[in-house]
Amino acid sequence: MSTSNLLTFDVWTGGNDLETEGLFLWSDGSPVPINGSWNEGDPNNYFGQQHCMELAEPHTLWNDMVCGLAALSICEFP
Ligand SMILES: [Ca+2]
Ligand SMILES: [Ca+2]
Repeated sequence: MSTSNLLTFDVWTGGNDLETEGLFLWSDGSPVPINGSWNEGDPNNYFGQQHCMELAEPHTLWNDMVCGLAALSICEFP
């Protein structure tokens, strides 16, 4: 898989609202900015089942998605 191919997949960011519906936190527990880079209409908690934040193609906006799907992840490092 080339690097360019990696960009054709949705990517997990680590943000989620598993603890409190609608309140998204990063995996370290810090809050996701309420006026962040959400796609228009998201987070929509579609069918009441979307609790994990992804970068969907073309990777410029956030979307809440069903957790547990196999996808690449991005990490923050110092
Ligand atoms: Ca949710
Ligand atoms: Ca969604």
